[in-house]
Amino acid sequence: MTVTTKRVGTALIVTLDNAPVNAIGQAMRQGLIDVLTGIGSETGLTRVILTGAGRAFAAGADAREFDADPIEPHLPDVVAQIEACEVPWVAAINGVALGGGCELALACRYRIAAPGVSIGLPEVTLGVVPGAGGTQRLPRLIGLRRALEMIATGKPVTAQQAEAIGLIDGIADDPVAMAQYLDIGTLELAERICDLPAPAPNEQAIADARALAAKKSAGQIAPLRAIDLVELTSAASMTDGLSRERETFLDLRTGDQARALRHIFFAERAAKPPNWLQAQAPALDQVAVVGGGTMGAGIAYALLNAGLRVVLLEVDQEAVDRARINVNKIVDASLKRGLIDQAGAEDRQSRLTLSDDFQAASGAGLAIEAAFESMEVKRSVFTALEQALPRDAILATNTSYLDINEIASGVSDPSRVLGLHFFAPAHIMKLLEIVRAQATSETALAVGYALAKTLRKVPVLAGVCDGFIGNRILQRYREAADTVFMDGSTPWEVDEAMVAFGYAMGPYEAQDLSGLDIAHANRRRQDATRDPNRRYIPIADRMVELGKLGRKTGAGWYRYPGGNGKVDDPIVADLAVEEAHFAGISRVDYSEPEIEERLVLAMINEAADILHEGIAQNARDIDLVTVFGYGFPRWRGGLMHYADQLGVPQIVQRLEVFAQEDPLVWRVSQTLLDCVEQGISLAQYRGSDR
Ligand code: 3H9
Repeated sequence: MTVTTKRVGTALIVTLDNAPVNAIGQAMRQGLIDVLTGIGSETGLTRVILTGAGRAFAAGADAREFDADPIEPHLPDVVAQIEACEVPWVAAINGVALGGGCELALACRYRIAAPGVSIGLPEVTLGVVPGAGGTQRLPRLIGLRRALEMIATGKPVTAQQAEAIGLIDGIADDPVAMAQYLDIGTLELAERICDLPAPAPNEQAIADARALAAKKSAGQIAPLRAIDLVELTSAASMTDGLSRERETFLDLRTGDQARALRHIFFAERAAKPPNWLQAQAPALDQVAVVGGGTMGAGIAYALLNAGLRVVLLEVDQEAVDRARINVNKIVDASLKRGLIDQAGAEDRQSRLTLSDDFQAASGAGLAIEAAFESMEVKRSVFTALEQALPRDAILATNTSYLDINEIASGVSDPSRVLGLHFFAPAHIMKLLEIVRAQATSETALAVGYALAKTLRKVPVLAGVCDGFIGNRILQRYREAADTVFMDGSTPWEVDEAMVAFGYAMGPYEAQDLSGLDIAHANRRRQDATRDPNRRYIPIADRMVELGKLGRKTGAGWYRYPGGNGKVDDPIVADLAVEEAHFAGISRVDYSEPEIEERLVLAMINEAADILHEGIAQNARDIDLVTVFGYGFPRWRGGLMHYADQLGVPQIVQRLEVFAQEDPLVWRVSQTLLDCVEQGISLAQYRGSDR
């Protein structure tokens, strides 16, 4: 039973019960209709109290139903019947009330919430608009501007904020009890939202919301459609508004963007230890972090945020002092942004020890090495860790590219070693690549997954190769960008094309932020193993020779006069003309779609190889890596989901055309050929699962 009822005095308590978060599926909607039908036969009823079992009121419509045709009864009809019911309904919001859950509450005459719960209409984050009256009822209740803020961004409010803006009528530790004792006069006087006057038009609020959507949700349809619907409340009748809302919801629900966003929503939640991983992770209390640079400090702060004790190790006192400054910077920024208060800052600092003596970490169950990217440095750190830490401590490296098998081979028990690859800033970015080396034990992997859970990160299992999943795709992306640049475009044209595709910034601007020297050092490391027959694009090396390392030197692919906004640099554009001339290449003028196609297909082809080699376990994991670590537009569902939208046979066809230009660089991945032969999508492709 997904809806249960209990008569208590003159109240009927209706409980939504569909663990874990009371998603509203067909059975629950039918359950509510049955309750509504049965109300006529109840005598002496003064109120119906709607609440949720467990930790949620209701998390909204069951999004798993969105791929199929809608089935009766529909939520808007349930909501309308609750609103029209002779006996007043009271929402006792015991936990999150999101989407359809919030819409059920808006159908009630009175709303009481427990402290700390969040209430909102996050539908646009799933690529749809509220579809059960939210866009029409909320503006009538709280006004156009506030409703827009919630609906167009999808951002929920807390109970306290909800009370302040009039979205709820009261806060109580036990909302059901308060609803029971509420004076019946109060309830009878409470108006139905559909009877409230239409909100006053507010052109400025609408224009502001559109401008914000264009900036923060560029490329996405749902926020703009939601704004149109809210705008309608001051011009159209409730009935017309509701039917337009329903139409829009149904139209978006099966669209590409909604499918992509649902895919990422469920993929994120499915990112859990694989079934074959049976080992249990021992409880973690203290973690050692080696290296207090930007990455190490960020990792340390992420661990402190999650309540762990941290020993941050450095080579000498001077480095310890620098590490302390780096951590303090993050603490201060968090204080400034209101993410923590003074007591929270002090608590975090009290759990942090900094030292240049590895013995200080003798009680740590896990070490995460984030030292300089050099095999020699890493190996000596691991030797020191092995000597100082307990014999069963797990030893992780945060290396981006280095061979973890080689790092592990210096440790007497290499089964303790794995990669835990964080993304900068480590306390913010949600992705964690868990890299499994040849000897890595299942216990070590279980510790990686447990840590991801503690840190609320999205774990993705990767195998050892140069760059693992994410950086390997990134490297191919940059190579494709440099090739397009050398053969005809400018960095700014390339960046514009990728921003138009949906990235927050293009590859060149992004590289200016991180610094060109890192990739340069990496290319030098790869010199020994690079296929001499593969075309090599020398432009990035020339940039480094010229001292153009990015923002930190005031110039990279762009110039940053005064350290501020970026300016196109004709000298950089000329570099490509020069190099192309030396190489005897006649440059071509690529259009924006051509640039985008080359860069995206290059990534897809590389990712397909990664699948083939078993470096990634499945296409979904690559989607998570690209979205949560590399800024691939979430509303395109991640790289492989997008590839499936394009169609694998079509991709192969285009790659074959590019392969005529350069058969080595554009060699079509075996995974793609296998998919075509078997008539399956990348999502259906199963490589080896271990
Ligand atoms: C909507 O309401 C449309 C209406 O306006 C119109 C209709 C006509 N559906 O996140 P968690 C599952 S659109 C199906 O790990 P938490 C989730 O997959 C909806 N399943 O927990 C997971 O499953 P599993 C608008 C859902 O405590 C489990 O519940 N609503 C849904 O970290 C636990 O989830 C939203 O956009 C759903 N709607 O966070 C809210 N929600 O155990 C979406 C959750 O198999 N949900 N599941 O892995 C959330 O934001 C978070 O889940 C929530 C709980 C904050 C509620």
